Amino acid sequence: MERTLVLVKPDAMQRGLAGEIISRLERRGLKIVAMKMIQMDAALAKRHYAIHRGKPFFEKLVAYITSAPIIAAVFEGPRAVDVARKTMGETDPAGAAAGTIRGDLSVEIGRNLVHGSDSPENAEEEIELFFSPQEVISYEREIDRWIIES
Ligand code: IDP
Ligand code: MG
Repeated sequence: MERTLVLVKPDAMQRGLAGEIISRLERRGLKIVAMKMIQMDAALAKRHYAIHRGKPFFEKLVAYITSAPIIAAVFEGPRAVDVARKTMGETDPAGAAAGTIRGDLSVEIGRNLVHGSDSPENAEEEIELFFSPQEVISYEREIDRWIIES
């Protein structure tokens, strides 16, 4: 089963959209296996977004993601990386489809509410940045057989 890191970004927290965003991913059928509220510091932000170092938006991105508390979570399910990103919509909300989190609730790329890992490999690395192994909890849900065809 695949896992992905989700961040409810500072703008979502400030706008009171954390419940809405988590709810959409949860209702999709993904299972929460870890969750915490933190305020990222610059060191964590720069590690998490290391791939974007040197890009014109990097400094603003670090300022944005560290500007207020966030919720970090791990969601699990079949193809969780893709499923979560499709539920979130395109990076730039102007192009994100209606019905997606970004397409319904945001308008600008620098305030796009939510992060989702972009590959299973990156997900594993990102999860390790935010959670210790003990904080990610494997458990069964009775309802899973109605969501996942075994
Ligand atoms: P993703 O979040 O959809 O994976 P990435 O390309 O990995 O998108 O970019 C990471 C984050 O950096 C975006 O979610 C967005 O917050 C920010 N970002 C990306 N491109 C731009 C830009 O051109 N201007 C401002 N912020 C950007
Ligand atoms: Mg990305």
